[in-house]
Amino acid sequence: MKKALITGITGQDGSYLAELLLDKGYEVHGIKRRASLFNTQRIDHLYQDPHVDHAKFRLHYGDLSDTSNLTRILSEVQPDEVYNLGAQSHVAVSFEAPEYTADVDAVGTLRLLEAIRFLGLERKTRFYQASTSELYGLVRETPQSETTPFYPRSPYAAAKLYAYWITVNYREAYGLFACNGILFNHESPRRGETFVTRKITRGLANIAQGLETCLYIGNIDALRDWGHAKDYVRMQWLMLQQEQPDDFVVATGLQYSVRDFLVWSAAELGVSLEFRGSGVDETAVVADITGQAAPGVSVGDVIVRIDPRYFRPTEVETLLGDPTKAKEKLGWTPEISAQQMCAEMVAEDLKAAQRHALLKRHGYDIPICIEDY
Ligand code: NDP
Ligand code: GDR
Repeated sequence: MKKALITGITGQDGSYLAELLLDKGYEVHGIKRRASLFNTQRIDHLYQDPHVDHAKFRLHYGDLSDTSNLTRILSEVQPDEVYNLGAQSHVAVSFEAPEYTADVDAVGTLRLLEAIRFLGLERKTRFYQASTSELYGLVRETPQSETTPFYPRSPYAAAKLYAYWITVNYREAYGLFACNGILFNHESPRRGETFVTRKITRGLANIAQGLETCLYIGNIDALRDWGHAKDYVRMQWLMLQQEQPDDFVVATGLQYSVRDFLVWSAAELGVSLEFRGSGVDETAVVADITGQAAPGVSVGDVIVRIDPRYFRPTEVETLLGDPTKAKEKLGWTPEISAQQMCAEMVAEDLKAAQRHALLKRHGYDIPICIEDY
């Protein structure tokens, strides 16, 4: 039985990857951070009682900023595969916490690699690094492939640039089986609430149910290549099953704007939008309501406004990936389209909003957490 260790197991990708590996018969170990509240909602369904013999799913407290902790966990687990998904993963937050982001995302990667080497695991343990399309930043060519030059545009991307190259260096210097997946944006109903797709699906679902009145958002002309996290974790695993380690772009090859995602999400709720004004004064107004899923809005309501607070000091305006290498070398193609993914996300967020609205009607007015960014 193979053993895998996942950093960032409590995150979006970590949860889907853990499911995939358990399905494949792996023993899965994950590193979770100590928090004052439960932070395992995405993986609670995978929990196995550690008191029972042969539990195949185990969590260890740890942190990418803690070398001795990482070394101890690696030494105990002796994993065949390490998936380094842990990170301060929010681009806008990285401008506010640049040093922390560098420590966790850049040096954290080095700490893991060095621990593998220190423990003499470099011939046994294969290493996956969660690299990112943010490396391309100010893009030099379109679409972006494995050979497109990098130009990071945020402390997050600069930290991930270090992580990318230190992964390549440990492969070349020490013969470690180490791969970078250069993943373009991927989303799901488990996406963090402050990334733009989830912010839109959750915000519009809440508005449709009368729980909120307006969604405040940043640059709606940003262009992204959005895929589904389930498709993308399959590729993370495939990369570590090759004969030789290599780096791959993981993308759909299709590009849409944040504005498109707003329109699709509203349509899933039976609402059509009209965009009025321009620049920071642009708004999205309810133009028509065709379905039953939006009792909380009326034609003419302004339900989206631009707030420059959400603009970034340096923006990544456009990203579009070329997944040819992944397709040709590993036979990988994404199965879920951006529109299908949007529909799934809206449906899940609508269910949550409906539950919330039902409680509210019965006098239980639980505050909605409207997180920033
Ligand atoms: P999430 O933000 O959902 O998850 C990040 C995970 O990292 C969480 O489990 C989080 O723990 C953990 N983490 C944060 N800080 C630390 C730390 N100091 N020590 C240990 N663990 C930590 O990200 P995703 O699942 O979306 O992404 C996974 C990885 O892929 C990240 O590295 C991200 O940068 C990268 N990536 C993501 C893309 C995407 O579109 N989703 C695209 C390209 C790359 P907690 O739950 O406690 O916060
Ligand atoms: P990104 O994802 O920065 O690409 O990083 P995010 O969803 O945060 O932003 C995508 C684009 O939407 C614009 N935008 C807004 N973004 C947020 N979060 N909130 C808003 O209100 C808003 N309005 C407009 C952004 O400016 C941007 O252009 C994600 C993360 O998962 C990274 O970890 C990962 O490496 C990259 O994807 C690939």
